[in-house]
Amino acid sequence: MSRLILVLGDQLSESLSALREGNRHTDLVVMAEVMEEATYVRHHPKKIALIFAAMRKFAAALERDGWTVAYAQLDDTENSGSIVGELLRRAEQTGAQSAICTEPGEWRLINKLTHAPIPTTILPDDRFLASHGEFEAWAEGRKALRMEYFYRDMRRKTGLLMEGDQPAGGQWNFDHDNRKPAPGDIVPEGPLRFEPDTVTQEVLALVEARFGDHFGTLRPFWFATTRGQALEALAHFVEHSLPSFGDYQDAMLRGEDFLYHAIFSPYMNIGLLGPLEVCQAAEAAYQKGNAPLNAVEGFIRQIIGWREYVRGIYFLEGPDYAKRNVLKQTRDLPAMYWGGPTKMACMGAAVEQTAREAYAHHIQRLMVTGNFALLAGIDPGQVSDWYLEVYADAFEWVEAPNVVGMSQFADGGVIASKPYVSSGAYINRMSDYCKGCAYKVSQKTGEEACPFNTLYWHFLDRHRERFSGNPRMGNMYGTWDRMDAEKRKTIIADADAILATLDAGEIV
Ligand code: FAD
Ligand code: DLZ
Ligand code: SF4
Repeated sequence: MSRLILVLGDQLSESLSALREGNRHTDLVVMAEVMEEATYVRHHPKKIALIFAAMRKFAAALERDGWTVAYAQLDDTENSGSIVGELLRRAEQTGAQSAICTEPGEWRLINKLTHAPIPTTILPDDRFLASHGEFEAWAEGRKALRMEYFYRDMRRKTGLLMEGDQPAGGQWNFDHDNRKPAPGDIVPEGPLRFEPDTVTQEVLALVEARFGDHFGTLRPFWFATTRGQALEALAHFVEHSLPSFGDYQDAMLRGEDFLYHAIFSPYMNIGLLGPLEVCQAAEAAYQKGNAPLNAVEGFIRQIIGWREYVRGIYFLEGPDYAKRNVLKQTRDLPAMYWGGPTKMACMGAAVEQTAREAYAHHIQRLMVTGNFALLAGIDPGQVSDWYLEVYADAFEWVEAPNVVGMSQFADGGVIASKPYVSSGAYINRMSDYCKGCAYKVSQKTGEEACPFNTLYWHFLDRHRERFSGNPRMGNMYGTWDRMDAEKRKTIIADADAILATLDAGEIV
């Protein structure tokens, strides 16, 4: 064998640049389930199972296509336990002198492969619409890197929802139509679920035995694990959920984990689906009159806008990005994030669902668990590790900008023009959580007051120096400053009491 071709667990695409570059007759594909990747954070068991099952099936598909694949299962006695170790082992076995791979989605692994004892060529990952060069050119010379302008360029580039050089419907963004709370009597179809086959069952048994102590439940396991299944899930979403996606995009409802969301991020992020084909399927539904423009535009914006944009930021900002902490928040992540008891109905529901499904939708991540961590002054590094561990779709290129940047403002505003913070009123408007909560969302002070209400002002007060000059936050500070001095004192004291309770490891 002349060369090794490394294919990582989130690179399961036939069109991968390393496979295009390789020669199926002379090169050896190397794939490996390794402890280092499974435990650099303690990933949710469903996430590990998804990756291992999809890897095994992708390896089999490559072999059917005429490739020779050296595949290491986690429990193989010879398994060295790391990606670089596996490359070296295969090089020794075959005499290969070099390797190629597609750029990993994490600086940690890029660094390891760059310094691997076997010369390894890293090729661009072109499964995205914007290359690093294009994003850098877009960012060059701009004062602020706002997603909206990048998104418009991606619309022009792809032609998605374009009528000549104008956006379909005469406007780029229909977000203002997409903020409806969900009525309690809706019955969303939910994502397509797949019965585990023999290969997946074997993986489930392995993951149960080796990672059963990680946070989260493994069964029932229903994710798609092949491209064919992921395509079925795409068709199902376009038919059943896309038409209502826009209207209820920001809504949260007890007992409805998925509402009208796609649950494609795990599939897209490991390579089973490509961003363009997903968007084209949504656009076709609009063109046939099967889904309204606000839904289709909103959906496409998430993918060619947000998803591409956060990736651009991750690689533009460099390896230190995930470690940033400009607000110098240092509190430890409370036990409630690991399923510990909480009186906060919204936090309890979001964490419970996360443990069960390795999934929560955007607003649950941003305005419940993220909002609370930011208001409570939690160390963003710990927050980021939590998100990386618990969600099936979490890979650092997409997780870190969303958590460190968008949700925790720890990058100082590279992504967000102001912090995403809110009092309980927002959660009450967009969900039915507050009805069954031990706290009262309408109460601003006192022991029964919703913690978001007091912590919101505490956050603004303690970060006054940084934010009071922000034109988008002037109203908030105006309201705070107009409040009666005694009331302000009581709010701060109540928030301090909540923080002290958290610090004491007691239940909030
Ligand atoms: P839908 O709501 O149906 O949206 C469709 C698609 O749009 C998604 O599949 C996803 O690919 C894309 N998308 C939407 N918003 C974003 C975004 N902000 N960034 C990137 N892609 C987006 N997404 C991840 O893929 N991995 C993560 O680790 C991740 N961590 C997040 C952490 C926080 C704090 C926040 C606020 C958001 C995070 N997101 C992450 C973005 C978003 O929450 C998920 O992409 C989305 O919930 C996935 O579910 P879905 O497929 O049902 O999405
Ligand atoms: C996330 C993950 C896990 C859990 N396990 C493996 C694995 O055993 N083998 C592998 O090649 N990749 C795995 N991955 C995905 C890598 O961690 C991922 O490629 C990097 O985080 C970069 O995105
Ligand atoms: Fe969450 Fe506050 Fe509502 Fe309780 S009252 S569910 S803590 S927002």
